[in-house]
Amino acid sequence: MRRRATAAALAAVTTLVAAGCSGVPGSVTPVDEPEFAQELAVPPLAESRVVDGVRTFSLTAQEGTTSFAPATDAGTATETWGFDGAYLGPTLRAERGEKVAVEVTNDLGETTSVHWHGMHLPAAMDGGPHQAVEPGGTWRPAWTIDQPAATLWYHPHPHGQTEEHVYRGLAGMFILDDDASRAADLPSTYGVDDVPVVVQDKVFDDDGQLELSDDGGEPGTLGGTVMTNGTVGAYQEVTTERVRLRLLNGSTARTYSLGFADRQLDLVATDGGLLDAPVRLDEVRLAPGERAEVVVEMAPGETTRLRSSEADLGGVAAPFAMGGNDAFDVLELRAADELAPSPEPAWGPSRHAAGDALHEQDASVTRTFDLDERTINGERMDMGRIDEVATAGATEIWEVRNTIPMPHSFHVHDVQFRVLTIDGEAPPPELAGPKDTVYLEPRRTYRLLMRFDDYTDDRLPYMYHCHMLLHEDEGMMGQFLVVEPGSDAAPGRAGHLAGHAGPDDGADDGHAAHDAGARQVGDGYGPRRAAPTHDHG
Ligand SMILES: [Cu+2]
Repeated sequence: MRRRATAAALAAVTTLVAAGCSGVPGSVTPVDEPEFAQELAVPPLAESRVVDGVRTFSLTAQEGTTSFAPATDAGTATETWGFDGAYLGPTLRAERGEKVAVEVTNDLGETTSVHWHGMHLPAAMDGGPHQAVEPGGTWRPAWTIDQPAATLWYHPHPHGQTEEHVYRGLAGMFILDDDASRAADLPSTYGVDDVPVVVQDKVFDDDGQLELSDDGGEPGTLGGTVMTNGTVGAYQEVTTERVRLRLLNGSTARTYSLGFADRQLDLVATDGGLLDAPVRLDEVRLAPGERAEVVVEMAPGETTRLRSSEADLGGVAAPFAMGGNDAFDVLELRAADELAPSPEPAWGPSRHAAGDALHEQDASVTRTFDLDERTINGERMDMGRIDEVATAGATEIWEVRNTIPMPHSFHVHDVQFRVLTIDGEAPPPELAGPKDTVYLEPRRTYRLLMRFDDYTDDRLPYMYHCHMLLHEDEGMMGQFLVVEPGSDAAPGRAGHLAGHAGPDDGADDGHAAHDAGARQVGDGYGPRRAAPTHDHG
């Protein structure tokens, strides 16, 4: 894959910002509109086997070639990476309460990792930069699914290389089910009326190979080709009155505003699970890493298109250079002449709802995070430095602020948080559900409520970072530990980590995790605390 070093977008921003933005052009990041003539590729459901009560998956990161026609010439083999295939990966699926394990094999020529985005799990299983998988190596994380039904995803998280690995094609969905989702009146036949839709944008060079710009231009690569599940110009046949789309923004930098020109949609779930009730919206904004489950109503015989309209990026300096002025179709839905009935979207609370609920009055710690150009609280990512230490069982408020007029997003590993307020106001409905990633409009303060239930580790941290992948790779990330009450772990240089810091760091931790993974399959999955009781409401 070539890295392109054009500075056009940045130069345009600089010039126009300097000129007071007079004569602003429509867009310097336009998206091509292909014919919608290819059936949407639906990632297969991953096979699994149950070994000693553990649902065990395997994933192999590998090289391959993919046709992205009509964005590239017919017959062009674009070099891509995928899990168990040439591009993207199968959809993993598991039920709350299940023990799961994954054998992650790296058949690439370089180190990678696999992070379970949105998953509550031990830090050693998280798949961040400390759990590197060397070429030829296999990593065996294992944990218990203990969170609400949700559309999560998995992708590499190697130190400084996340953007390139995801952009080449390494990403897949991880769907969780629970009692509430099983009993819900929601379309739920995978690939038929319950369809994963991974939205990504790409740049191709003259030879049809993937390009990433590395000129430091903001906000990172914005591609002129938008694809769904790797299909350019995709259509999906609809055979039911309603279809549920599990939308994932798997792009490196582009934020979408997804909806339909001719109808509204029902938002049913955000990153971490179902809302209290469906919310009818015109569109839903998704920054890189964010997900939304939406239900769309169709009439027999009609055709409509999921579309991204001009995304409201908040007070960014030059929206025309950040993708904010781009509008384009994403996916065509073609309804059959006869549609099977679908119920109105409806569901009840999970039996775990009371325990899952977060309560602001429980918050005992408030932390602040200021995001600048590439730093958080003035620091760039250092694998040998612990930035924050949280105590298991604690409920915390994180006040997060994007201090510059550029787009950023904020992702916290291990937890699902609730957006309490944005500049003191209640969040809009699409941000009111469980979240693990949130777009940060410039110069607004987001107060996030989260609880660190269990899984303590004095050594291995979780990450928080900007999920715009260039920003993340360039250091916009910090590390936090979750420790037992009374632990003497503190922020600062972590000797046991500092000794490993650098390219080889992950290897050691990766091997440690091998052992931990093997051991924890047998003995109950790592240090856990008794769940705190929450008897509010
Ligand atoms: Cu950022």
